[in-house]
Amino acid sequence: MPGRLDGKVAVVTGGGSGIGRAAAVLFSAEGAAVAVLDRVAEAAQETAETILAAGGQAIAVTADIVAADDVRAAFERVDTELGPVGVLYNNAGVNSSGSILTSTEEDWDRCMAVNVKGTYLCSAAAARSMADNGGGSIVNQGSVAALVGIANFAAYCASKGAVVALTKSMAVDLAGSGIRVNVICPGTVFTTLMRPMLAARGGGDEEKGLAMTVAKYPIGRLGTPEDIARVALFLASDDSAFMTGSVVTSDGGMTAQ
Ligand code: 1HS
Repeated sequence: MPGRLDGKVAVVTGGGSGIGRAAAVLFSAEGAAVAVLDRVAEAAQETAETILAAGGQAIAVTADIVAADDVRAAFERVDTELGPVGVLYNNAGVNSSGSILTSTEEDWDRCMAVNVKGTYLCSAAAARSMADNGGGSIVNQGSVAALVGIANFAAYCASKGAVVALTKSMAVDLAGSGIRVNVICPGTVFTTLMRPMLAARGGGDEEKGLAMTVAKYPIGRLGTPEDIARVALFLASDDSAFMTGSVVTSDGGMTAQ
C-alpha cells in the first residue's frame, strides 16, 4: 500500500520526544524521509535510530530553533542529505507557569522565543525551499491554550495565540507558492513537558493534578502523542489538500464546552 508521504522529506522539530517522536515515526511509516530536529542531540539520535531500525530513512539534526544560524545550518543539511523539504511539523515548544501577575519576564521571553520565533524561523527556512520546489505543507503546533484561557499559563497562552495568528498569515502569504499552513490545537497530552504543570496543579501531587486535568476533558482522558501525530499526518499529507489556514482542535472535547 502506498504511504501517504511517499517521496516526501519531512522535518519534525522537537522530534526527540513526545508528540514529535510519535510524528517522526508515523511520517516515516507513511514513506517520508525524516529529519528529526531537536535541541538535545541524544534525543534526536534515539528517534532517528528507531526509524532506521524499522527500515525507514532518517537523520538526526541538532539545532536550537531560536538561533537563526542553527536553523539555517539545519535546513541546509536536510536539503543536502535528504533533499528539498516537503513537510515541516513545527512541533517543538515549551510551556510556562504563572498568571499575568505571577509569571516572570524570563517565562515570557522563553515562550515567545521558542514557540513563536522558533516557528517563524523554521517556517521561513522551509518555505523558501518549498517555494522553489513545487510547494509543501507546514503544520504548526498550537494548543487549546490559544483558544481558551488556561489558569496560570499566561505566557504560554499568548505564545500559542500568536502561533494561530501566524498560521493564518502564512497560509495567506504562501498559498500562491503551493504551500499549505495549518495549526493543530491539542488538548493536554501526557508528555514530560506537561508533568511539572500537572504536579503544580495538584499542589505538588502529580496524580491529583492529573485527575483534575482529566476532569476537564469530556472524552475522559488526556491525549496521547499518537492521537496528535495522526492529525499532523493528515495535515501534512494530500488528504488535506483543500485545507490551509485551518485551526484543527484535537482535544477530547475540552473546548466544546
Ligand atoms: C500544554 C498544552 O498545550 C495544553 S494547555 C493546558 C490545558 S488543560 O489540560 O489544563 O485544560
